[in-house]
Amino acid sequence: MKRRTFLSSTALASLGVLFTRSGFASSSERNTIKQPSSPIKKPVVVSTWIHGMDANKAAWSLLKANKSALDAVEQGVRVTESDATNRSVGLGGNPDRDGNVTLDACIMNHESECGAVACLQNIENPISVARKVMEGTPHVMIVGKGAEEFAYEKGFPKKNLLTDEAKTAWEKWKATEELKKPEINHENHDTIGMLAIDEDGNLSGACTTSGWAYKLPGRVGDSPIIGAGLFVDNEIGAACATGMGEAVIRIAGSHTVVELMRQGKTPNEACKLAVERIIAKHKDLKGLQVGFLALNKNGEAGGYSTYAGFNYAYTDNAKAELIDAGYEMEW
Ligand code: SD4
Repeated sequence: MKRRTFLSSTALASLGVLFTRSGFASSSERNTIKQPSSPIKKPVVVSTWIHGMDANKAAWSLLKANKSALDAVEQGVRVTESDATNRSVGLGGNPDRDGNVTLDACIMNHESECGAVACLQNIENPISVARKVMEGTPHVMIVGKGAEEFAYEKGFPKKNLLTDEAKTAWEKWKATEELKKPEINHENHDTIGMLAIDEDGNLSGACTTSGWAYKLPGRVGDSPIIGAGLFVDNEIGAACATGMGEAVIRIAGSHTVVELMRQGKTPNEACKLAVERIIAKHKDLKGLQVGFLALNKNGEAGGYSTYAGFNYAYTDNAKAELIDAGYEMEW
């Protein structure tokens, strides 16, 4: 080895720095994900709640045709966004306190590129606007009127998202319950988060919601926040969150789950540890439903929630099923 090369490599070594597949990383940040005992499973798609079953179908039709995980998660969650009967995502979503439906969404690919929109009105598929932010701008997140204008510039049509059913329910809430703190609607389920690994072994994720029913105008939850509602690291795995966004943001939830997988935890263990951290950081746990879903680079999935009731849709070459996640507390 030439003297100069030797000196620079020993200097780097003394700083505890080495090259990894992704470039520079400190030695303590090395990927410690366990090698699978069986062959890596791919493709696989997972998504939150029962509405994930239909969303997975759309995603799976792309994955099995060798399309990218990115295309799969975008097309998958669009199904839920466009479902007017679903009261927590996209069209038909519950409005804010003043009767306006405001949507949050984000998307992240295997190259750690990401895009997000928040507090977006009058656009049926915010996930596709988030993808345009990722692919067509130097930014990560655009919010409010700016996001709406951006969507029109990109050719998205204007649409009234407040269905008659959602309007009637909001009017009833306004008349009788406005002074009560709105609760996360766990009966009707909420946010859809979707994670996929494609035939090439690349991971992507998407997350989209109308957020906390009857929230304060301008409120944004975890769902469009990279690291909170969604995080993807193609060397390790991906995670997404559902439930009370305020709690998820406080622990940078999805990033935490991915980092725990980096430390060698299984998807289930990582989700459980993140849930335990949320529980440890909150004095009032009443109604604090949060669920995490994770998929690692080996194609293994897992989920866990604070309270019973969280489930997720799982699809691979062998099966398509709804899985009940583990949980800490009964209601
Ligand atoms: C949010 N995690 O905005 C989302 C979903 C939600 O009622 O609150 N649904 O916090």
